[in-house]
Amino acid sequence: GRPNPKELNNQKDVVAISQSIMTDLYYLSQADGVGEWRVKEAKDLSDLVQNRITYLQNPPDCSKARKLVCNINKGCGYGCQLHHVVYCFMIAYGTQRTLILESHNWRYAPGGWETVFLPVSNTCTDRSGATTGHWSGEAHDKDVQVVELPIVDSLHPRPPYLPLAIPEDLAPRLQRLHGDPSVWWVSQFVKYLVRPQGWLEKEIQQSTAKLGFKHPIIGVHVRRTDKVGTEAAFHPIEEYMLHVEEQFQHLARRVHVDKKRVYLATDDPSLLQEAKTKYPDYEFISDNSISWSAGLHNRYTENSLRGVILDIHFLSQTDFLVCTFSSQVCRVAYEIMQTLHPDASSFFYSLDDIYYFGGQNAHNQIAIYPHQPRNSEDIPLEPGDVIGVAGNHWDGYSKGINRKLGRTGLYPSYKVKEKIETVKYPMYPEADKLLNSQKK
Ligand SMILES: Nc1nc2c(ncn2[C@@H]2O[C@H](COP(=O)(O)OP(=O)(O)OP(=O)(O)O)[C@@H](O)[C@H]2O)c(=O)[nH]1
Ligand SMILES: [Mg+2]
Repeated sequence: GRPNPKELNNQKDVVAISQSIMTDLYYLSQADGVGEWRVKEAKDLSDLVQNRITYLQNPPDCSKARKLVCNINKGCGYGCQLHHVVYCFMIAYGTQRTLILESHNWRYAPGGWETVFLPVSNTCTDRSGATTGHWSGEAHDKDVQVVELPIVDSLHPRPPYLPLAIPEDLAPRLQRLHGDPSVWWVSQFVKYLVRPQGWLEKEIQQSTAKLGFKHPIIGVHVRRTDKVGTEAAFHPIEEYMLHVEEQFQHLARRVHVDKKRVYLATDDPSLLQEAKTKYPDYEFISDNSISWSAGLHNRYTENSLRGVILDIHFLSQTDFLVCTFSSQVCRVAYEIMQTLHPDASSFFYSLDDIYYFGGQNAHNQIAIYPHQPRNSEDIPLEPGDVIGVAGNHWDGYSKGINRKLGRTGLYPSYKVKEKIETVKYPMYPEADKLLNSQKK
């Protein structure tokens, strides 16, 4: 039924109370120099991983290097293709093979990856080698110099080096620093991959000035066109703006909001005008020509590629993201956002899915409080039970399977915590030694 006025006031109180707690938590996270420690620890961890990747990617003798070949041309969009390369990269790192990225005749840019991003190696981009074979498992491929990796959908056997697992050697530090270490680990590969070419870097700077991109600003990604009705539901702009407004109220508790700015990225070019008309007290920052270029007829062009790279860049630079995580465009933006803050794991609101990585291993949670079903839709929980999470209904409840009981249903989201899987990735002592000697 319809809530009565008293219930509505209670709801407003709950929002205000939770915002007040979140504000306290923010100041607590900064207290007593902890904020500075977090900034330094985040930088140290990122430097460590970026340096290892750089080491792996630049072998002294390319003709003798062990290689993993990955072809970017998976039949999907930019976000999906970038994630495909991330998946290859994670396995390359895990199997200590130099990633060779094949990108000629890329559907977005026939000239390939290097037309927009720096090459993934300065010394070794040639895939040739004494022996070549298709992926058949790390141990089986031991004596094969060049291994070709299929898309994750046809990966067999599956190595342990896949999201959402994180490397064992970094796990304690990551879990202390970051609210979602799995995303942090993914984001390190994205960070290395999307290093822009000079012209793109310049273009990003010019667009920042031209659009008037300034903080505070909230990023909104609205995925429409081919996605709606097939892979995701239609969400009107009002649904996004509800959360934008709530976040601005939250932000205003600790920063001065001179203007409620929204960076709007969308593949629906009519949305910008609609948003401006419906929300005159907001400033919408958006390049409408980018939205035009994102439509299905223009999508696989260099101009559209430039547009989606810029949109993702600006979304990642915002203070908070409101979007649908069913879209890889927003998930990439969220990943890049993690490389810009010590812990930005909570800087988002997804209208649909929880964060995931296509092809990931099972995403499990562990019950920390017991739960007695309150109706036929609920499942029981005992502390320690492993729950395979399917999704968050964002109303206090999640849906998943209690693996002990084999029962699927709803449970209160606060009664579980993430079960973070760790994997023994190889160590890179030579790389770490180089980094330490540079620091001295
Ligand atoms: N510039 C721009 N392009 C977009 C936007 N939304 C979608 N696109 C284009 O549409 C493509 C969508 O394909 P994917 O990147 O795979 O993302 P998705 O379709 O949302 O997600 P999946 O279906 O899960 O792959 C993008 O790569 C862009 O080319 C947007 O907000 N801005
Ligand atoms: Mg798609």
